[in-house]
Amino acid sequence: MPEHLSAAVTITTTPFSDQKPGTSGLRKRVPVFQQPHYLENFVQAIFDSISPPQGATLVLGGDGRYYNREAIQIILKMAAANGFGRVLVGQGGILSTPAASCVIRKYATFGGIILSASHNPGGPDGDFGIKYNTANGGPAPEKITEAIFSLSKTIMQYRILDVADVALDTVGEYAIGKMTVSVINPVADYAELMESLFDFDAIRTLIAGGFRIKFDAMHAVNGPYAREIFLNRLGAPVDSIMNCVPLPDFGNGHPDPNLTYAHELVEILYGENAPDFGAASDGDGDRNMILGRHFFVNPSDSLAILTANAKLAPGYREGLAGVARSMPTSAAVDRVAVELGIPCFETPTGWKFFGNLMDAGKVTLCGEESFGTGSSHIREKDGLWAVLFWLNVIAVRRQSVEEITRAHWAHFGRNVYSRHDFEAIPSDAANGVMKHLKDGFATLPGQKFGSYTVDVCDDFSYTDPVDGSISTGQGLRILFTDGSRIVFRLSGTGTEGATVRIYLEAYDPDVARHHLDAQVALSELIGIAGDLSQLVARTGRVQPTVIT
Ligand code: VG1
Ligand code: CO
Repeated sequence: MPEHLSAAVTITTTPFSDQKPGTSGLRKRVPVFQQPHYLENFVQAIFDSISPPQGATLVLGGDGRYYNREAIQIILKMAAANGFGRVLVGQGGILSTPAASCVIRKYATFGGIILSASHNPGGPDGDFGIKYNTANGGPAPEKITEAIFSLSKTIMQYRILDVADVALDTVGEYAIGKMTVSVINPVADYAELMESLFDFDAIRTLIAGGFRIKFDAMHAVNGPYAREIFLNRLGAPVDSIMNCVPLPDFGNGHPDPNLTYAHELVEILYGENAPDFGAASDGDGDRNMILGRHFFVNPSDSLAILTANAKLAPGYREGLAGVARSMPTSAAVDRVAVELGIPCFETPTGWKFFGNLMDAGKVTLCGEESFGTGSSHIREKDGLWAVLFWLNVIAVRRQSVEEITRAHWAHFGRNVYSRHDFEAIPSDAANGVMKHLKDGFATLPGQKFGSYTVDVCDDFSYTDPVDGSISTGQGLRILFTDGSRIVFRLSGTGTEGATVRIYLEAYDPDVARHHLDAQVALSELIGIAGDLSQLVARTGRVQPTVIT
Protein backbone atom coordinates (compact mmCIF):
# COMPACT_ATOMS: atom_id res chain seq x y z
CA MET A 1 0.00 0.00 0.00
CA PRO A 2 1.46 3.44 -0.89
CA GLU A 3 2.50 5.27 2.22
CA HIS A 4 -0.03 8.10 1.87
CA LEU A 5 -2.86 5.55 1.89
CA SER A 6 -1.79 3.91 5.13
CA ALA A 7 -4.64 2.95 7.39
CA ALA A 8 -5.55 4.75 10.55
CA VAL A 9 -4.27 3.06 13.66
CA THR A 10 -5.98 3.11 17.00
CA ILE A 11 -3.62 3.74 19.87
CA THR A 12 -4.46 2.70 23.41
CA THR A 13 -3.93 5.45 25.94
CA THR A 14 -4.66 6.42 29.53
CA PRO A 15 -6.25 9.72 30.57
CA PHE A 16 -4.48 12.71 32.12
CA SER A 17 -6.38 14.45 34.87
CA ASP A 18 -5.19 18.00 34.17
CA GLN A 19 -6.51 18.83 30.72
CA LYS A 20 -8.95 21.50 31.82
CA PRO A 21 -9.00 24.47 29.41
CA GLY A 22 -8.60 27.85 31.12
CA THR A 23 -9.52 31.38 30.01
CA SER A 24 -8.25 30.58 26.52
CA GLY A 25 -7.57 26.92 25.83
CA LEU A 26 -5.24 24.41 27.47
CA ARG A 27 -1.85 25.87 28.43
CA LYS A 28 1.00 23.90 29.96
CA ARG A 29 4.76 23.84 29.97
CA VAL A 30 6.26 22.35 26.78
CA PRO A 31 7.59 19.23 28.60
CA VAL A 32 4.03 18.47 29.75
CA PHE A 33 2.83 18.56 26.14
CA GLN A 34 5.81 16.41 25.08
CA GLN A 35 4.75 13.52 27.30
CA PRO A 36 3.66 10.52 25.21
CA HIS A 37 -0.06 10.76 24.29
CA TYR A 38 -0.60 14.11 26.07
CA LEU A 39 -1.36 16.22 22.99
CA GLU A 40 -3.01 13.29 21.21
CA ASN A 41 -5.44 12.68 24.07
CA PHE A 42 -6.57 16.29 24.09
CA VAL A 43 -6.96 16.46 20.31
CA GLN A 44 -9.00 13.24 20.30
CA ALA A 45 -11.16 14.69 23.09
CA ILE A 46 -11.78 17.74 20.87
CA PHE A 47 -12.73 15.59 17.89
CA ASP A 48 -14.94 13.33 19.98
CA SER A 49 -16.76 16.24 21.56
CA ILE A 50 -17.51 18.01 18.28
CA SER A 51 -18.08 14.86 16.16
CA PRO A 52 -17.34 16.44 12.78
CA PRO A 53 -19.26 15.13 9.78
CA GLN A 54 -17.20 12.93 7.42
CA GLY A 55 -15.26 15.11 4.99
CA ALA A 56 -15.43 18.29 7.09
CA THR A 57 -12.79 21.02 6.71
CA LEU A 58 -10.59 22.08 9.61
CA VAL A 59 -8.28 25.09 9.95
CA LEU A 60 -4.94 24.58 11.69
CA GLY A 61 -2.10 26.89 12.63
CA GLY A 62 -0.15 28.33 15.48
CA ASP A 63 2.06 31.17 16.63
CA GLY A 64 5.30 29.42 15.66
CA ARG A 65 6.48 28.80 19.19
CA TYR A 66 8.61 25.82 20.18
CA TYR A 67 6.76 22.50 19.50
CA ASN A 68 4.42 24.17 16.97
CA ARG A 69 5.69 22.19 14.00
CA GLU A 70 5.68 18.83 15.79
CA ALA A 71 2.17 19.42 17.08
CA ILE A 72 0.90 20.40 13.61
CA GLN A 73 2.15 17.11 12.13
CA ILE A 74 0.48 15.07 14.88
CA ILE A 75 -2.82 16.92 14.50
CA LEU A 76 -2.81 16.57 10.69
CA LYS A 77 -2.39 12.80 10.99
CA MET A 78 -5.11 12.62 13.63
CA ALA A 79 -7.49 14.76 11.55
CA ALA A 80 -7.02 12.39 8.63
CA ALA A 81 -7.69 9.37 10.83
CA ASN A 82 -10.80 11.03 12.25
CA GLY A 83 -12.51 11.55 8.91
CA PHE A 84 -11.76 15.18 8.05
CA GLY A 85 -11.75 15.79 4.31
CA ARG A 86 -9.47 18.81 4.26
CA VAL A 87 -7.25 20.82 6.56
CA LEU A 88 -6.27 24.40 5.75
CA VAL A 89 -2.92 24.96 7.41
CA GLY A 90 -0.83 28.12 7.37
CA GLN A 91 2.53 27.85 5.58
CA GLY A 92 5.21 26.78 8.05
CA GLY A 93 2.41 25.96 10.49
CA ILE A 94 1.84 29.67 11.07
CA LEU A 95 -1.49 31.41 11.59
CA SER A 96 -2.05 34.27 13.98
CA THR A 97 -5.12 33.84 16.14
CA PRO A 98 -7.05 36.57 14.28
CA ALA A 99 -5.96 35.19 10.90
CA ALA A 100 -7.13 31.71 11.94
CA SER A 101 -10.50 33.17 12.90
CA CYS A 102 -10.67 34.97 9.54
CA VAL A 103 -9.86 31.79 7.58
CA ILE A 104 -12.32 29.65 9.58
CA ARG A 105 -15.12 32.07 8.68
CA LYS A 106 -14.14 32.82 5.09
CA TYR A 107 -14.00 29.22 3.92
CA ALA A 108 -17.08 27.97 5.78
CA THR A 109 -15.12 25.37 7.71
CA PHE A 110 -16.06 23.22 10.68
CA GLY A 111 -13.78 25.26 12.94
CA GLY A 112 -10.11 25.23 13.73
CA ILE A 113 -7.36 24.32 16.12
CA ILE A 114 -5.01 27.10 17.18
CA LEU A 115 -1.68 26.30 18.81
CA SER A 116 -0.57 29.07 21.11
CA ALA A 117 0.04 30.04 24.68
CA SER A 118 -0.40 33.64 23.56
CA HIS A 119 1.52 36.07 25.76
CA ASN A 120 3.24 33.32 27.79
CA PRO A 121 6.97 32.77 27.07
CA GLY A 122 8.00 29.97 24.69
CA GLY A 123 10.98 27.69 24.16
CA PRO A 124 11.82 24.18 25.43
CA ASP A 125 11.01 25.22 29.01
CA GLY A 126 8.35 27.77 28.07
CA ASP A 127 4.66 27.29 27.52
CA PHE A 128 2.62 25.66 24.79
CA GLY A 129 -1.12 25.79 24.27
CA ILE A 130 -3.98 24.51 22.17
CA LYS A 131 -7.57 25.59 21.71
CA TYR A 132 -10.50 24.75 19.53
CA ASN A 133 -12.48 27.44 17.73
CA THR A 134 -15.96 26.74 16.41
CA ALA A 135 -17.33 27.35 12.91
CA ASN A 136 -18.08 31.00 13.72
CA GLY A 137 -14.32 31.52 14.14
CA GLY A 138 -14.50 32.10 17.88
CA PRO A 139 -13.11 30.27 20.90
CA ALA A 140 -15.30 27.34 21.91
CA PRO A 141 -17.84 28.34 24.55
CA GLU A 142 -17.64 26.83 28.05
CA LYS A 143 -20.20 24.16 27.20
CA ILE A 144 -17.77 22.71 24.65
CA THR A 145 -14.58 23.18 26.67
CA GLU A 146 -16.25 21.40 29.59
CA ALA A 147 -17.25 18.51 27.31
CA ILE A 148 -13.66 18.27 26.03
CA PHE A 149 -12.33 18.22 29.60
CA SER A 150 -14.75 15.55 30.69
CA LEU A 151 -13.89 13.32 27.69
CA SER A 152 -10.19 13.82 28.41
CA LYS A 153 -10.69 12.26 31.85
CA THR A 154 -11.97 8.96 30.45
CA ILE A 155 -10.25 8.66 27.09
CA MET A 156 -9.00 5.13 26.30
CA GLN A 157 -7.81 5.45 22.71
CA TYR A 158 -7.09 7.83 19.87
CA ARG A 159 -6.84 7.49 16.11
CA ILE A 160 -3.88 8.55 14.03
CA LEU A 161 -2.53 7.83 10.56
CA ASP A 162 0.87 6.19 10.29
CA VAL A 163 2.32 8.33 7.47
CA ALA A 164 5.28 10.58 6.73
CA ASP A 165 5.22 14.25 7.72
CA VAL A 166 3.58 16.78 5.41
CA ALA A 167 5.76 19.43 3.71
CA LEU A 168 4.53 22.51 5.55
CA ASP A 169 6.83 25.07 4.00
CA THR A 170 5.50 25.16 0.46
CA VAL A 171 2.06 26.45 -0.42
CA GLY A 172 0.12 23.72 -2.19
CA GLU A 173 -2.11 20.68 -1.80
CA TYR A 174 -0.94 17.42 -0.30
CA ALA A 175 -2.75 14.14 0.31
CA ILE A 176 -2.52 12.21 3.52
CA GLY A 177 -4.73 9.17 3.52
CA LYS A 178 -8.04 10.32 2.04
CA MET A 179 -7.59 13.84 3.41
CA THR A 180 -6.24 16.87 1.56
CA VAL A 181 -3.87 19.25 3.31
CA SER A 182 -3.98 22.73 1.79
CA VAL A 183 -0.94 24.70 2.85
CA ILE A 184 -2.07 28.32 2.49
CA ASN A 185 -0.44 31.74 2.60
CA PRO A 186 -1.12 32.70 6.24
CA VAL A 187 -1.24 36.45 5.58
CA ALA A 188 -3.22 36.97 2.36
CA ASP A 189 -6.81 36.47 3.54
CA TYR A 190 -6.23 38.50 6.68
CA ALA A 191 -4.55 41.41 4.89
CA GLU A 192 -7.42 41.53 2.39
CA LEU A 193 -9.94 41.69 5.26
CA MET A 194 -8.04 44.60 6.84
CA GLU A 195 -8.08 46.50 3.54
CA SER A 196 -11.84 46.07 3.38
CA LEU A 197 -12.32 47.68 6.81
CA PHE A 198 -9.89 50.60 6.86
CA ASP A 199 -8.99 53.48 4.60
CA PHE A 200 -5.57 52.30 3.43
CA ASP A 201 -5.28 55.27 1.04
CA ALA A 202 -5.66 57.74 3.90
CA ILE A 203 -3.15 55.85 6.06
CA ARG A 204 -0.71 55.62 3.14
CA THR A 205 -0.99 59.38 2.65
CA LEU A 206 -0.43 59.98 6.36
CA ILE A 207 2.74 57.89 6.35
CA ALA A 208 4.00 59.35 3.07
CA GLY A 209 3.60 62.79 4.66
CA GLY A 210 6.18 61.92 7.32
CA PHE A 211 4.09 60.41 10.11
CA ARG A 212 6.46 57.90 11.70
CA ILE A 213 5.29 54.60 13.10
CA LYS A 214 7.08 51.82 14.95
CA PHE A 215 5.51 48.39 15.23
CA ASP A 216 7.07 45.74 17.48
CA ALA A 217 6.07 42.13 16.70
CA MET A 218 8.13 40.93 19.70
CA HIS A 219 9.56 38.08 17.58
CA ALA A 220 6.11 36.56 17.55
CA VAL A 221 3.58 35.61 14.92
CA ASN A 222 2.62 39.08 13.67
CA GLY A 223 6.02 39.72 12.05
CA PRO A 224 5.05 38.53 8.55
CA TYR A 225 1.65 40.20 8.85
CA ALA A 226 3.21 43.53 9.81
CA ARG A 227 5.73 43.32 6.98
CA GLU A 228 2.99 42.73 4.40
CA ILE A 229 0.58 45.35 5.74
CA PHE A 230 2.84 48.20 6.88
CA LEU A 231 5.66 47.89 4.37
CA ASN A 232 4.10 46.38 1.26
CA ARG A 233 0.57 47.72 1.42
CA LEU A 234 1.00 51.00 3.31
CA GLY A 235 4.43 51.99 2.03
CA ALA A 236 6.01 52.53 5.44
CA PRO A 237 9.83 52.64 5.55
CA VAL A 238 11.64 49.45 6.61
CA ASP A 239 12.55 50.83 10.04
CA SER A 240 8.82 51.13 10.86
CA ILE A 241 8.81 47.52 12.05
CA MET A 242 11.02 45.75 14.58
CA ASN A 243 11.46 42.20 15.92
CA CYS A 244 9.47 40.94 12.94
CA VAL A 245 11.17 37.56 12.49
CA PRO A 246 9.13 34.99 14.46
CA LEU A 247 11.35 32.86 16.72
CA PRO A 248 10.39 29.65 18.58
CA ASP A 249 11.41 31.24 21.89
CA PHE A 250 10.47 34.82 20.97
CA GLY A 251 14.14 35.77 21.30
CA ASN A 252 13.98 34.67 24.92
CA GLY A 253 11.39 37.34 25.59
CA HIS A 254 7.95 37.49 27.06
CA PRO A 255 5.68 38.29 24.07
CA ASP A 256 3.26 40.37 26.09
CA PRO A 257 2.71 43.90 24.77
CA ASN A 258 2.65 45.94 27.95
CA LEU A 259 4.86 48.58 29.53
CA THR A 260 6.98 45.96 31.30
CA TYR A 261 7.63 43.36 28.63
CA ALA A 262 7.62 45.62 25.55
CA HIS A 263 10.19 47.91 27.15
CA GLU A 264 12.35 48.05 24.01
CA LEU A 265 9.50 49.75 22.14
CA VAL A 266 8.53 51.84 25.16
CA GLU A 267 12.06 53.23 25.38
CA ILE A 268 11.94 54.24 21.72
CA LEU A 269 8.57 55.99 22.09
CA TYR A 270 9.68 57.77 25.25
CA GLY A 271 13.15 58.58 23.90
CA GLU A 272 14.53 61.48 21.94
CA ASN A 273 13.33 61.93 18.38
CA ALA A 274 10.56 59.43 19.11
CA PRO A 275 8.21 58.27 16.34
CA ASP A 276 4.63 59.61 16.29
CA PHE A 277 3.02 56.26 16.90
CA GLY A 278 4.09 52.97 18.45
CA ALA A 279 2.36 49.63 18.76
CA ALA A 280 3.10 46.05 19.72
CA SER A 281 1.27 42.74 19.65
CA ASP A 282 1.60 39.46 21.52
CA GLY A 283 2.66 35.87 20.82
CA ASP A 284 -0.39 34.95 18.75
CA GLY A 285 -1.12 38.44 17.41
CA ASP A 286 -4.44 39.11 19.09
CA ARG A 287 -3.38 41.72 21.67
CA ASN A 288 -2.29 45.29 21.04
CA MET A 289 -0.56 48.08 22.89
CA ILE A 290 -0.93 51.62 21.53
CA LEU A 291 1.60 54.34 22.27
CA GLY A 292 1.90 57.93 21.16
CA ARG A 293 5.06 59.99 21.41
CA HIS A 294 5.82 59.91 25.16
CA PHE A 295 2.30 58.66 25.77
CA PHE A 296 0.61 55.37 26.70
CA VAL A 297 -3.01 54.58 25.87
CA ASN A 298 -4.70 52.44 28.47
CA PRO A 299 -6.47 49.56 26.66
CA SER A 300 -9.80 50.39 28.31
CA ASP A 301 -9.50 53.95 26.99
CA SER A 302 -8.49 52.62 23.59
CA LEU A 303 -11.75 50.66 23.35
CA ALA A 304 -13.74 53.77 24.31
CA ILE A 305 -11.87 55.99 21.84
CA LEU A 306 -12.29 53.56 18.93
CA THR A 307 -15.98 53.27 19.77
CA ALA A 308 -16.41 57.05 19.79
CA ASN A 309 -14.54 57.38 16.46
CA ALA A 310 -15.77 54.23 14.75
CA LYS A 311 -17.58 56.04 11.95
CA LEU A 312 -14.27 57.40 10.68
CA ALA A 313 -13.33 53.91 9.45
CA PRO A 314 -15.07 52.67 6.28
CA GLY A 315 -15.94 49.29 7.84
CA TYR A 316 -17.91 50.97 10.63
CA ARG A 317 -19.34 53.96 8.78
CA GLU A 318 -22.89 52.72 9.30
CA GLY A 319 -22.46 52.81 13.07
CA LEU A 320 -22.25 50.14 15.74
CA ALA A 321 -24.96 47.73 16.88
CA GLY A 322 -23.58 47.76 20.41
CA VAL A 323 -20.41 47.26 22.39
CA ALA A 324 -19.21 44.77 25.00
CA ARG A 325 -16.41 44.76 27.52
CA SER A 326 -15.19 42.24 30.04
CA MET A 327 -16.17 42.97 33.63
CA PRO A 328 -12.72 44.15 34.83
CA THR A 329 -12.37 46.50 31.83
CA SER A 330 -13.03 50.12 32.79
CA ALA A 331 -16.43 51.67 32.19
CA ALA A 332 -14.99 54.29 29.82
CA VAL A 333 -16.73 52.64 26.88
CA ASP A 334 -20.04 52.58 28.78
CA ARG A 335 -20.09 56.39 28.70
CA VAL A 336 -19.53 56.43 24.95
CA ALA A 337 -22.31 53.87 24.46
CA VAL A 338 -24.73 56.07 26.42
CA GLU A 339 -23.91 59.04 24.20
CA LEU A 340 -24.23 56.95 21.02
CA GLY A 341 -27.47 55.43 22.28
CA ILE A 342 -26.26 51.85 21.78
CA PRO A 343 -26.30 48.91 24.23
CA CYS A 344 -23.22 48.03 26.26
CA PHE A 345 -22.72 44.50 27.65
CA GLU A 346 -20.52 43.41 30.56
CA THR A 347 -19.16 39.86 30.24
CA PRO A 348 -16.71 37.66 32.17
CA THR A 349 -13.02 37.74 31.21
CA GLY A 350 -12.15 35.86 28.01
CA TRP A 351 -13.07 36.44 24.38
CA LYS A 352 -15.31 33.37 24.25
CA PHE A 353 -18.03 35.33 26.03
CA PHE A 354 -18.34 37.86 23.20
CA GLY A 355 -19.10 35.24 20.53
CA ASN A 356 -22.82 34.85 21.15
CA LEU A 357 -23.35 38.62 21.32
CA MET A 358 -21.60 39.12 17.99
CA ASP A 359 -23.34 36.16 16.33
CA ALA A 360 -26.70 37.58 17.45
CA GLY A 361 -25.83 40.97 15.97
CA LYS A 362 -26.02 42.67 19.36
CA VAL A 363 -22.49 44.10 19.39
CA THR A 364 -19.93 45.28 16.86
CA LEU A 365 -16.92 46.27 18.98
CA CYS A 366 -15.59 44.41 22.03
CA GLY A 367 -12.65 44.84 24.33
CA GLU A 368 -10.76 43.77 27.39
CA GLU A 369 -8.44 45.70 29.68
CA SER A 370 -5.73 43.13 28.92
CA PHE A 371 -4.76 44.78 25.63
CA GLY A 372 -7.50 43.02 23.67
CA THR A 373 -9.71 44.88 21.21
CA GLY A 374 -11.71 43.61 18.28
CA SER A 375 -14.95 43.55 16.36
CA SER A 376 -17.41 41.30 14.61
CA HIS A 377 -15.20 41.17 11.49
CA ILE A 378 -13.88 37.96 13.12
CA ARG A 379 -14.54 36.24 16.47
CA GLU A 380 -11.18 36.85 18.18
CA LYS A 381 -9.49 39.94 19.44
CA ASP A 382 -7.22 41.38 16.82
CA GLY A 383 -3.94 43.19 17.43
CA LEU A 384 -3.18 44.60 13.97
CA TRP A 385 -6.83 45.53 13.49
CA ALA A 386 -6.61 47.84 16.52
CA VAL A 387 -3.37 49.37 15.23
CA LEU A 388 -4.89 50.02 11.80
CA PHE A 389 -8.05 51.43 13.39
CA TRP A 390 -5.96 53.95 15.34
CA LEU A 391 -3.97 54.87 12.23
CA ASN A 392 -7.24 55.37 10.31
CA VAL A 393 -8.58 57.65 13.06
CA ILE A 394 -5.33 59.64 13.15
CA ALA A 395 -5.27 59.91 9.35
CA VAL A 396 -8.73 61.48 9.41
CA ARG A 397 -8.43 63.65 12.52
CA ARG A 398 -4.85 64.73 11.93
CA GLN A 399 -4.22 64.85 15.67
CA SER A 400 -1.64 63.04 17.77
CA VAL A 401 -2.43 59.98 19.90
CA GLU A 402 -2.16 62.15 23.00
CA GLU A 403 -4.40 64.90 21.63
CA ILE A 404 -7.08 62.39 20.66
CA THR A 405 -6.96 60.76 24.09
CA ARG A 406 -7.03 64.02 26.04
CA ALA A 407 -9.90 65.35 23.94
CA HIS A 408 -11.76 62.14 24.70
CA TRP A 409 -11.21 62.56 28.45
CA ALA A 410 -12.22 66.21 28.30
CA HIS A 411 -15.51 65.23 26.72
CA PHE A 412 -16.39 62.04 28.60
CA GLY A 413 -14.34 62.36 31.79
CA ARG A 414 -11.50 59.98 32.58
CA ASN A 415 -11.94 56.48 33.98
CA VAL A 416 -8.58 56.33 35.70
CA TYR A 417 -7.51 52.73 35.58
CA SER A 418 -4.74 50.33 36.47
CA ARG A 419 -4.15 46.60 36.82
CA HIS A 420 -1.63 45.13 39.24
CA ASP A 421 -0.51 41.55 38.61
CA PHE A 422 1.19 39.39 41.20
CA GLU A 423 2.55 36.42 39.27
CA ALA A 424 3.70 32.94 40.33
CA ILE A 425 2.24 33.02 43.82
CA PRO A 426 1.81 29.64 45.57
CA SER A 427 -1.76 28.53 44.85
CA ASP A 428 -2.63 28.10 48.53
CA ALA A 429 -1.63 31.66 49.35
CA ALA A 430 -3.54 33.04 46.38
CA ASN A 431 -6.63 31.05 47.25
CA GLY A 432 -6.27 32.30 50.83
CA VAL A 433 -6.35 35.91 49.63
CA MET A 434 -9.52 35.27 47.66
CA LYS A 435 -11.21 33.40 50.49
CA HIS A 436 -10.31 36.07 53.01
CA LEU A 437 -11.81 38.74 50.75
CA LYS A 438 -14.97 36.79 50.13
CA ASP A 439 -15.43 36.02 53.82
CA GLY A 440 -15.40 39.77 54.49
CA PHE A 441 -18.08 40.56 51.94
CA ALA A 442 -21.02 40.14 54.32
CA THR A 443 -19.90 43.02 56.54
CA LEU A 444 -18.20 45.33 54.02
CA PRO A 445 -21.15 47.22 52.52
CA GLY A 446 -21.59 50.59 54.21
CA GLN A 447 -18.06 50.64 55.64
CA LYS A 448 -15.96 53.73 55.00
CA PHE A 449 -12.27 53.62 53.99
CA GLY A 450 -10.74 57.11 53.69
CA SER A 451 -12.75 58.93 51.07
CA TYR A 452 -14.46 55.76 49.80
CA THR A 453 -17.58 53.99 51.09
CA VAL A 454 -18.34 50.42 50.05
CA ASP A 455 -21.65 50.09 48.25
CA VAL A 456 -21.87 46.47 47.07
CA CYS A 457 -19.55 43.43 47.00
CA ASP A 458 -20.09 40.30 44.97
CA ASP A 459 -18.53 37.44 43.08
CA PHE A 460 -19.37 38.33 39.48
CA SER A 461 -21.64 35.95 37.64
CA TYR A 462 -23.00 36.26 34.13
CA THR A 463 -26.08 35.04 32.36
CA ASP A 464 -25.55 34.96 28.62
CA PRO A 465 -28.41 37.00 27.12
CA VAL A 466 -28.44 34.84 24.00
CA ASP A 467 -28.38 31.25 25.23
CA GLY A 468 -29.09 31.75 28.94
CA SER A 469 -25.95 29.91 30.07
CA ILE A 470 -24.65 30.98 33.47
CA SER A 471 -20.98 31.48 34.43
CA THR A 472 -20.22 31.98 38.11
CA GLY A 473 -17.10 32.81 40.11
CA GLN A 474 -15.77 35.36 37.59
CA GLY A 475 -14.09 37.83 39.94
CA LEU A 476 -14.57 39.51 43.32
CA ARG A 477 -15.90 43.04 43.01
CA ILE A 478 -15.89 45.78 45.61
CA LEU A 479 -17.99 48.63 44.29
CA PHE A 480 -17.87 52.01 46.03
CA THR A 481 -20.67 54.53 46.25
CA ASP A 482 -18.95 57.01 43.88
CA GLY A 483 -18.63 54.43 41.10
CA SER A 484 -15.01 53.55 41.84
CA ARG A 485 -14.20 49.88 42.21
CA ILE A 486 -11.60 47.27 43.03
CA VAL A 487 -11.76 43.83 41.43
CA PHE A 488 -9.75 40.75 42.41
CA ARG A 489 -9.38 37.79 40.05
CA LEU A 490 -7.18 34.75 39.68
CA SER A 491 -5.69 34.33 36.22
CA GLY A 492 -6.86 31.42 34.09
CA THR A 493 -3.94 31.45 31.66
CA GLY A 494 -0.86 31.10 33.87
CA THR A 495 1.04 27.82 34.14
CA GLU A 496 3.08 28.42 37.28
CA GLY A 497 1.38 28.76 40.66
CA ALA A 498 -1.35 31.39 40.66
CA THR A 499 -1.50 34.96 39.42
CA VAL A 500 -3.58 37.43 41.42
CA ARG A 501 -4.86 40.35 39.39
CA ILE A 502 -6.09 43.52 41.09
CA TYR A 503 -8.06 45.89 38.88
CA LEU A 504 -8.50 49.48 40.10
CA GLU A 505 -10.79 52.13 38.70
CA ALA A 506 -11.93 55.62 39.65
CA TYR A 507 -13.85 58.17 37.61
CA ASP A 508 -12.59 61.74 37.34
CA PRO A 509 -14.56 64.32 35.32
CA ASP A 510 -12.11 67.15 36.19
CA VAL A 511 -9.77 68.03 33.29
CA ALA A 512 -7.42 69.72 35.73
CA ARG A 513 -6.49 66.30 37.11
CA HIS A 514 -6.34 64.36 33.84
CA HIS A 515 -2.58 64.78 33.56
CA LEU A 516 -2.02 62.74 36.73
CA ASP A 517 -0.24 59.41 36.51
CA ALA A 518 -2.76 56.63 37.14
CA GLN A 519 -0.70 55.21 40.04
CA VAL A 520 -0.83 58.59 41.76
CA ALA A 521 -4.50 59.18 41.06
CA LEU A 522 -5.34 55.68 42.32
CA SER A 523 -2.96 55.61 45.29
CA GLU A 524 -5.69 55.65 47.91
CA LEU A 525 -7.58 52.77 46.23
CA ILE A 526 -4.31 50.83 45.89
CA GLY A 527 -3.83 51.15 49.65
CA ILE A 528 -7.39 50.01 50.35
CA ALA A 529 -6.92 46.98 48.06
CA GLY A 530 -3.80 46.01 50.02
CA ASP A 531 -5.52 46.37 53.39
CA LEU A 532 -8.66 44.50 52.43
CA SER A 533 -6.85 41.59 50.79
CA GLN A 534 -3.97 41.17 53.29
CA LEU A 535 -1.97 40.42 50.16
CA VAL A 536 1.43 41.33 51.58
CA ALA A 537 0.98 39.28 54.75
CA ARG A 538 -0.43 36.28 52.92
CA THR A 539 1.93 36.18 49.92
CA GLY A 540 5.02 38.10 51.04
CA ARG A 541 4.75 40.20 47.86
CA VAL A 542 5.14 43.92 48.30
CA GLN A 543 5.37 45.01 44.66
CA PRO A 544 3.30 43.76 41.71
CA THR A 545 5.15 41.83 38.98
CA VAL A 546 3.50 43.93 36.30
CA ILE A 547 1.67 47.25 36.54
CA THR A 548 -0.44 48.37 33.65
C1 VG1 B 1 -5.83 36.85 30.31
C2 VG1 B 1 -6.56 38.18 30.21
C3 VG1 B 1 -7.86 38.01 29.46
C4 VG1 B 1 -7.58 37.40 28.08
C5 VG1 B 1 -6.80 36.10 28.25
C6 VG1 B 1 -6.39 35.51 26.93
O1 VG1 B 1 -6.62 35.95 31.04
O2 VG1 B 1 -6.80 38.72 31.49
O3 VG1 B 1 -8.51 39.26 29.35
O4 VG1 B 1 -8.78 37.14 27.41
O5 VG1 B 1 -5.61 36.34 29.00
O6 VG1 B 1 -5.62 36.40 26.19
P1 VG1 B 1 -6.37 35.61 32.59
O7 VG1 B 1 -7.34 34.53 32.93
O8 VG1 B 1 -4.93 35.22 32.72
O9 VG1 B 1 -6.63 36.90 33.32
V1 VG1 B 1 -4.46 35.82 25.13
O10 VG1 B 1 -3.95 37.07 24.19
O11 VG1 B 1 -3.35 35.21 26.28
O12 VG1 B 1 -5.15 34.50 24.36
CO1 CO C 1 -2.91 36.45 22.64
